[in-house]
Amino acid sequence: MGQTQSYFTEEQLLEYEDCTYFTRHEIIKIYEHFMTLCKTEPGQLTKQEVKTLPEVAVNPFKDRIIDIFSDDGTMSFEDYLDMLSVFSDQATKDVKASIAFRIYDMDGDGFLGYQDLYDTIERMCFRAKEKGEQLQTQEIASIARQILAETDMDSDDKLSYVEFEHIISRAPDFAK
Ligand SMILES: [Ca+2]
Ligand SMILES: [Ca+2]
Repeated sequence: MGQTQSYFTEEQLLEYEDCTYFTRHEIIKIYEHFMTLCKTEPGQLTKQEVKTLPEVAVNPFKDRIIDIFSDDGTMSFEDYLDMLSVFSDQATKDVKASIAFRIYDMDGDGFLGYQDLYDTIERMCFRAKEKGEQLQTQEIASIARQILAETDMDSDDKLSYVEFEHIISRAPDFAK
């Protein structure tokens, strides 16, 4: 009340509040920050700009995150807000799990197959590698097979989202 802002209509703000974990005050702050990040084109972040965002830069899945949250390789304010909301501390476990599943499903077929798991573990290990730990190809393959064997309840050689949720409940690190 009494606060004026000309970026959004009341309708838009209500919708953003509804679809994210942010208050309207936070949304406006995020918008102002977003606009300072758009160096190439006002209102759009290019792929290259997204890659350097602190929220994304060190993430081993950054190309997947960009794929999921940006249309045509650029990120609009709504895409950006959506991404920040999903990765915020307030996001529920279910929201985080569902986005993790989409990130790990690299071929986008709606399941985590052996190759998705292998690539996921390999990327996660890349972080460990920087700490001087390194997994060999065979070890990665064996972990991927083990996860499949233990979690694939209907034996179709791939993990559905429901099966994936069981991993999350056992290994919370998976959804980070
Ligand atoms: Ca897949
Ligand atoms: Ca299965």
